[in-house]
Amino acid sequence: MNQQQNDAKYPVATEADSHRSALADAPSAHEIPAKSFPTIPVDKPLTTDNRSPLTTNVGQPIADDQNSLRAGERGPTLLEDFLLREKIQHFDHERIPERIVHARGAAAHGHFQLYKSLEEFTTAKVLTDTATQTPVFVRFSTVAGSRGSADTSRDVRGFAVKMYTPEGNWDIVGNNIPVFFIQDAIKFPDLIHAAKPEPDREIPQAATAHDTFWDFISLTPESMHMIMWIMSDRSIPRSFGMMEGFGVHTFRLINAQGKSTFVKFHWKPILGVHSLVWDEAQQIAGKDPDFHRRDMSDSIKEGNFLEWELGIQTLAEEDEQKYDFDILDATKLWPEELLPVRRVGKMTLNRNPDNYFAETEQVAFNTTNVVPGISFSNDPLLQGRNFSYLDTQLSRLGSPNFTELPINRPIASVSNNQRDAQMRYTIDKGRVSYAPASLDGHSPDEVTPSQGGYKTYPEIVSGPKVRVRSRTFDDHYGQAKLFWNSMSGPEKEHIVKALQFELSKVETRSVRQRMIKHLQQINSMLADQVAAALGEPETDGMARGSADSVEGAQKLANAMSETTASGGVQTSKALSMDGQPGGPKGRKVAILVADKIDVDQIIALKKALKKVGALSELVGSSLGMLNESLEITKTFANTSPALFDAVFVPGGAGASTLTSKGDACVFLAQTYKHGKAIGVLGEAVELLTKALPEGAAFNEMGVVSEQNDNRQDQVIDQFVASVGSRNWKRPALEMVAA
Ligand code: HDE
Repeated sequence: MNQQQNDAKYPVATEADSHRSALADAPSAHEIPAKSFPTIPVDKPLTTDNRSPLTTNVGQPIADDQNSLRAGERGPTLLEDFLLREKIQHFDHERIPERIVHARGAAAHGHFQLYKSLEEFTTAKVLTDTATQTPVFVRFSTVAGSRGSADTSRDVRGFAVKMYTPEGNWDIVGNNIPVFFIQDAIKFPDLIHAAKPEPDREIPQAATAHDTFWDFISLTPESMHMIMWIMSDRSIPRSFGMMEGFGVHTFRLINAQGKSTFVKFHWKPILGVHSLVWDEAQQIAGKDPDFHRRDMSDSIKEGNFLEWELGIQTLAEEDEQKYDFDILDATKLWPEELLPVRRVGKMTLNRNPDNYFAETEQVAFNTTNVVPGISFSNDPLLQGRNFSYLDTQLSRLGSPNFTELPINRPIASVSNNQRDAQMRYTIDKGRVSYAPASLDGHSPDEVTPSQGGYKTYPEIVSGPKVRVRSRTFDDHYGQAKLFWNSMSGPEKEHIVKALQFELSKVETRSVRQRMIKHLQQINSMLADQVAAALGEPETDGMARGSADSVEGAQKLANAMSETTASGGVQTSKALSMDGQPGGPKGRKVAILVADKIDVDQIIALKKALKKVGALSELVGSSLGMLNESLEITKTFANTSPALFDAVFVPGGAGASTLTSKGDACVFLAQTYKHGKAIGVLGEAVELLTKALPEGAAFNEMGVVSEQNDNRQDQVIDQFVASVGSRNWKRPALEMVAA
């Protein structure tokens, strides 16, 4: 609020006051009309619209927020200035410790709706009551980077869902990858220490391409399945709304008869699973490090809500040991071909948080937030997590009262004898804070299981206390092979190239060599092509080729390995991103423009894109208005083709101006290289011809070029239909100069 606005609200503070003591002239409480400062606080809202008069944190009205209290105009500042001290003190303590892992995140509100009651399996209201919309808050995150790191680093993504159910909060604190690096929680600090920046120089930030990570991995064979996922494009998602989510561990559902069924939770994105390519991810980290969080909040703002279906895989209690993998081992998934995913409900994210800190930063997920009818398995990783989450919130949020923060508070009522501690918000009434009690009526009554009280599944447990890993956890390569076999040719190429990138950054040769040995266990062609880039000899005399050559790529596509630990399944279609539902919805198109470009074509294209739920932006040499309604919102300097899913260049004289611009050529060339849709009309065909090498595809594989402006409508339709698809096999790729 500026001084003039201030004056209007505070008649006692005049312009001259800004040079004088704020204290001396501050209006006393009784001078303020009772309407703006009620003396009896009947209503104490926690949110502020920042439109009320300026006050301190205890409601003292402030007359001067621009000058500290001084002894004389040029004199020293006085200790008495409680306004200054309060403001600075609050500022000094604005930060709280960031999460040890998953520090970088973004979140949204929404709801979950069940399709059909699952009462056959569980008593949980959220999974049996189809009439209720359960509010949810979902936080997506990367794991290794600190809070200010880039969204697109190669990493597993956190996918943490908090459901505010009538029986208390249920959190599925999952990831976008269905397995994990380790089998036992006791290894977690080591894994994270190895992955985080190396402690001597604190580099690299948010990257696994360094010695300590690969040293640890190369000595931890159980991580090989997860490594295949991390080296695939799954670890560089296109957007949060195009990621799958997984509860990872085996949980239990318990029905009204007390019968338990093992379950795995899945989130299946309606838009399908889609990823960036590594070259794009690296560019985006520089051009727009907030790419994923911006995409989510923009989509929600535009009404393009993010949607997933909740899926469950169930396994009868008596089938626990039916397969050649252990269902308690978090490095193993349940192949969907063996145990199909049943889609049971839909989650929609449709509201952006109002305040990042209050909601996204202060939200506290906890794997022990389960509701009656849902329980745990003995997965040793899950058991360790069940300790960790509650514990970590204490050091992060500072008090056991973090459950009272608005974002963590359940919609179910809370009533118990827990009291006090730092930052207690609830004002508990009466004398009784113990049980059993006879005074004051009584303290809160326990709820019997038949009335809905939480009951732990009475699993029979016996055995010696030992520190051993079950032999049934021993197969470390079988499902890594299943993942490899299930990849399409281009997906295999991307895994090879990711390993080449990561391991070539490892400075210690023995670590690189150890990793090649592990890769040999998964697939010899994979190992050989990685070894080639690391300058290591061929391992078994096979002509290895290179993923860059057509011949080498073909060899990779055909390279299969016999699986184990997969219930006999050799390939699983569900693991590949090839064939996922796709299309233009949720995508973003760049329209390259210059003066005198054909604006009618732009208007027609924008309309067609909007109709299918795709966004578009005009990219030019400078910001400004192209005509009275079309605004250029991006420049060649501040954006990159990596930030878009497709590019279109309209015709007209402006297209010829673009033809003489290197930036426009690079834009098209890079889009071609990354397999994304391209559309050019009229004079813009010349630009495309200049940008692409001889032999490139000009009218196939997602490229539409048409000199004849009369065919505008067909060209636009064809272009829009191919937005969102990738064409990995375009000709002359190796010749593209981008
Ligand atoms: Fe976490 N993890 N984790 N984790 N995790 C945390 O809790 C931990 C694991 C996951 O957006 C921490 O509140 C241990 C697997 C997500 O706020 C901490 C182990 C999976 C998030 C912690 C694991 C996850 C966390 C840090 C090995 C996928 C972010 C801050 C036993 C199923 C939630 C916090 C958010 C956060 C511990 C392994 C998912 C330290 C000990 C496996 C999505 O408590």
